[in-house]
Amino acid sequence: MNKGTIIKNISNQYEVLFDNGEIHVCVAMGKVRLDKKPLVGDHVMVETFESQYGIQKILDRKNYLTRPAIANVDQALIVMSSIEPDFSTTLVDRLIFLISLADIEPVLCVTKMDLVKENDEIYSYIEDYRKSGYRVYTTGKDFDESEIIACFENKITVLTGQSGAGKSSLLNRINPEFQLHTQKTSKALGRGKHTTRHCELFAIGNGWVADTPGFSSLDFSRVDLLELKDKILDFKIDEECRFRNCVHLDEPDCAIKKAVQDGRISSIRYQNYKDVAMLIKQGKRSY
Ligand SMILES: Nc1nc2c(ncn2[C@@H]2O[C@H](COP(=O)(O)OP(=O)(O)OP(=O)(O)O)[C@@H](O)[C@H]2O)c(=O)[nH]1
Ligand SMILES: [Mg+2]
Ligand SMILES: [Zn+2]
Repeated sequence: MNKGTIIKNISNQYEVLFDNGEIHVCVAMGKVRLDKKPLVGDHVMVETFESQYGIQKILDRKNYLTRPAIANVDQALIVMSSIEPDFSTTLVDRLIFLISLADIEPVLCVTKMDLVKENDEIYSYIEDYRKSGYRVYTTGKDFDESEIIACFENKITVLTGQSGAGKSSLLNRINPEFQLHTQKTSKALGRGKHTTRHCELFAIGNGWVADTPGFSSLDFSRVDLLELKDKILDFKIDEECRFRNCVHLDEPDCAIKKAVQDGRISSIRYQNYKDVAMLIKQGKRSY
């Protein structure tokens, strides 16, 4: 048996990079399919018979995301355009929440910075995220990409963000040989279609980066507020709420609400947290 990592998945065919450097197209054997569907990023054991490659076993996952479907992720780069489509803290924060809940580090990457003016409000949003402790990169046409490239070193990174944000374009700028398909944002959004259709890992330096399709919905129906509140960097303060299981909504003597009022916690993040709490209460999907 050979050990390898799934780097691409197109309709139940899996491209696997073997530890010896070879790449082969594999299928999932029956018992694997019954157990759980293989994901890009999965470490797998593959058996060869009559020049067919069969995935026999999926090794334990460190973590996984369902949207995009990918396993063993070290960090998620939330790609959000400054304009076209407009920057949305609602969307960024919902992604930060879901990614953090999956025990993956969220990192923000703001694209199309070549299209904004010097005093654009995007700069205050960027500052807000940095102040909260989130890493933020900025990029645009003809920008220096070296810091972003360095952040991919020795990691599996997944790019996520709405259609038209510039995920594929960013990877193409870093390595033109990828030749990823991109499309005018108005077209991508207007037709309700995604330019990128599947999830694939690309080698950048010593790291792997997954381009993914933009998503059309985010599911909060199974999120537990008690878990979520502990994952939000803004909420890590020294003061304690009166109740240990305070979810910072209507409880008395809530240290978080007080810190929001004092301006020590981002009111943007708190509002987005409250909105998500409401969605969960209503059992709704969002976005
Ligand atoms: N000016 C400018 N345009 C950009 C930038 N990044 C992307 N674009 C344009 O935005 C459009 C959408 O970019 P894509 O890379 O296809 O977006 P995507 O996030 O991969 O979209 P999906 O695959 O549908 O999820 C294209 O027309 C790009 O040329 C940027 O930094 N500056
Ligand atoms: Mg794309
Ligand atoms: Zn509280």
